Amino acid sequence: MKLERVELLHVALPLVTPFRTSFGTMTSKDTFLLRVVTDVTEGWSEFAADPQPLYCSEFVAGAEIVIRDFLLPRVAALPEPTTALVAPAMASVKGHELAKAALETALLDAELRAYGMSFATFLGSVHERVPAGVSVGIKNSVPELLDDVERYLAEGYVRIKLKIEPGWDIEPVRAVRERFGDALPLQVDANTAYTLADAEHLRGLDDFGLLLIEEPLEENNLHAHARLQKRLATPVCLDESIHSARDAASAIAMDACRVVNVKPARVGGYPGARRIHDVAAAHGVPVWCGGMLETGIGRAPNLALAALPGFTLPGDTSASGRYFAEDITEPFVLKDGHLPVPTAPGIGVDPLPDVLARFTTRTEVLYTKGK
Ligand code: NPG
Repeated sequence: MKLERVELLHVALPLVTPFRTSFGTMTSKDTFLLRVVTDVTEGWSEFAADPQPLYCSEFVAGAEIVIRDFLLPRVAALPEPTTALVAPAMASVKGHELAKAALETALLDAELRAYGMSFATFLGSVHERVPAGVSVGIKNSVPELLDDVERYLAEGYVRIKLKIEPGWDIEPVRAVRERFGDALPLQVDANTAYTLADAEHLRGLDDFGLLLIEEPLEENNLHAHARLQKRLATPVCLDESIHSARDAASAIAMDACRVVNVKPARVGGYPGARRIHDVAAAHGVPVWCGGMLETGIGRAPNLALAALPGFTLPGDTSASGRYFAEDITEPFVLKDGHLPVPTAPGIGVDPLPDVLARFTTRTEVLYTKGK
């Protein structure tokens, strides 16, 4: 497989409703897709982060530079940009896991399409469909929140995640429990909004039988999360703090978390995500697949990952309609609370050319062979 061309397509898709978290409010998904062309086939991926570095340090404009100026020259120098060679070639560039994941995923898609192999087969997935959870943003009022949760449950979602922040935590959780009962699989996500000084307050969440509390404290502070876990019955789950299998191993060894949210982009790609799954499974720690409001291009391979045996909790693998009135691939539709794992070669989906053209705001050629 020879690399011939790499294109970057900026896309902007309006969200069906604003999505508010402790770090900001999103009204559209603005990112870029990568299209790699080889002598055999092509491959696609989606950069997972946003235009502003508020969830993580990476952001759209920065990733474009990193891919064009630092990652692609290393990958293009390889005799063949196969998955086994791509990650080692990029390793000398520090950090930038989300940018690396975007490039590696597009190349892996091209490679697997050339073999006629799906992501699910490549990763070792064991399920044909995966249960879908939904992430519910911070609302202006509790009645508004209850209406949203009711609607998602009526659509079939099997697990609810509530975004929380100081001032929006115990009361919304109590209200959801009172209205929908103790059997509802319920979890919360703070996106780093608290400090250890809030430990006593967060202990109030222990009354509600939550599946987990996600990333309550500062990113990368495993020590503080371990101290918090000592004081909480609710399992701590880490997201932002886990960038590699080594981080997962450290966090588990320190009891800084009892559950791991695996986002392939955050950990540098799908093979890295698989390694975290393996480390967690070896310790009996459940994992689940997170989401970053991906279009169908990013969602498809996440569904393959979520079908690995250690993904024992429902993920943020929602249907396309949760975020978009129109997706750039055939939409993923919820059926009995589940989404199908794509079986076609590579990521298993393609952009719909006319829809993609409508949502594309700018195209750049990042690499052309021989130039
Ligand atoms: O369903 O795709 C989804 C989104 C789930 O809540 C979700 N994502 O902190 O995990 C998160 C959050 C997020 C949103 C992260 C946007 C980054 C950007």
